[in-house]
Amino acid sequence: MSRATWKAAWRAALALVGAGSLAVGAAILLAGPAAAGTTLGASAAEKGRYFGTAVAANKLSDNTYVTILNREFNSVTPENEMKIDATEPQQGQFSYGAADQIVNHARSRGMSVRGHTLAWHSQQPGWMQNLSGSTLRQAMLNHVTQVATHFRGQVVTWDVVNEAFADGGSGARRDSNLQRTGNDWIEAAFRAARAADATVKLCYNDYNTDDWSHAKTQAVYAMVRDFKQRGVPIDCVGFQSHFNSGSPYPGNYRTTLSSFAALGVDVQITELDIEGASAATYRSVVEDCLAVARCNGVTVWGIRDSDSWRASQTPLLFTSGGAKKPAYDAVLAALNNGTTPPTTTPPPTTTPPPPGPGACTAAVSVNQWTGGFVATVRVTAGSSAITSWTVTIALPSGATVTNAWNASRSADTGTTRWTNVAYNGRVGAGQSTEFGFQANGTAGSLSPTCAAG
Ligand code: 9MR
Repeated sequence: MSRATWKAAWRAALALVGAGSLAVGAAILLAGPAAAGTTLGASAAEKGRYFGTAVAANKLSDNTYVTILNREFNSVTPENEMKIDATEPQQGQFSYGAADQIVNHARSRGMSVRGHTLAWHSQQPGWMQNLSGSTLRQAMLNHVTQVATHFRGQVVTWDVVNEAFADGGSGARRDSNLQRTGNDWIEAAFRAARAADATVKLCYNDYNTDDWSHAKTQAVYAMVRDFKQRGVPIDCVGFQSHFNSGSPYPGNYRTTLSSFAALGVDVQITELDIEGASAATYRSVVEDCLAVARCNGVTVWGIRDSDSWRASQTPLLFTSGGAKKPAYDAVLAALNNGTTPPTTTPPPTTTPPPPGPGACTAAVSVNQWTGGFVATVRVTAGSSAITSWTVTIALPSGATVTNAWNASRSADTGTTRWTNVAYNGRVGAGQSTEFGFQANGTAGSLSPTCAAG
């Protein structure tokens, strides 16, 4: 929607409120006018989400590649560089060069990093392929511990375990040397990752889990439900979403995302590519994510078609020459027009919500690098819904905000007050919303306070 159209919608909403049609008016007001972003990352950030891509370290010297990466994306997943064969090529000898290169490239530009992957039946180094039983279990746990410790504070999410379920209708675990160490190997990996990094988001990641009616999807769902019930540390589920003629985008994809989210985990689309790159299908995938409050973001599995593991299917958003494809325009439009109705927010009422006194809290996580940092602030409403919020953060001297998303600020330095924008002031009881900012300097320890309207 253009800015002029938004203005018209805003005026219409105000008129409706005036006329007493509050139920309709409130719905429009909640969506609010949002500025249209011009890149995938900026537009996703306006919706409180990220838009990421898989990155290969050996392409960071390719000008076209890096230009698109830096312009469009605000999240990065190393395509192969954090896998077991890359990070522990000899047992006990860790090698982080290529992964660190990607992490530094991303973080120095304010992009967040998804770590992929700590435990997997595939791309194991030779020494690990030859192990079994308790020796393998110990080696796997040591690997999880070492790698999660190395990247602590640098990656925001880990795919702790990748692809542990079998294809087809069995709903069984995939047979592998790791599975043969005992059915509890997955939860053991999650517990080791949590012990190594207390705050990183821990994901289970898989493919062909997009169709809600598939046995594999239901099997993963049952595992996540069980983990949540027993307190196994799991924060999110990654849906790889490699769509093609044999494994098409399912009409019930949104149901899958929202059903997992209802278990109390975040959901993320982690390796999206679509054979033929249908603009309509790309658009639907993004709209499905925007419709689910706990869908944090979308990662495409490569930048240009020529970067894809399935290049002949031309499944990505940019041509091999680096031009935007129709699918790119569709994704950007979906991000700009999408609304984010939190699935758990109460429906609009016929009377305006009371102006307070509701309470809120704010928590901050910081990604610091030499000379700058990104702070992500989570605002959580207390036992009542809130309709506006202001977070106060005292920045240490030398720290200067350079850009921000999802909040407006009173100042760039010193004591900064951050106020909600039109679309995220209302937070349901116990629910959260996030804003963030990038700054030069050193964050130190930030102590945000929150006041609700
Ligand atoms: O894109 C990756 C490709 O470069 C590797 O050769 C391949 C090796 O297993 O892994 C690809 O990435 C996979 C990802 O790690 C897990 N899900 C499936 C992806 C595509 O195969």
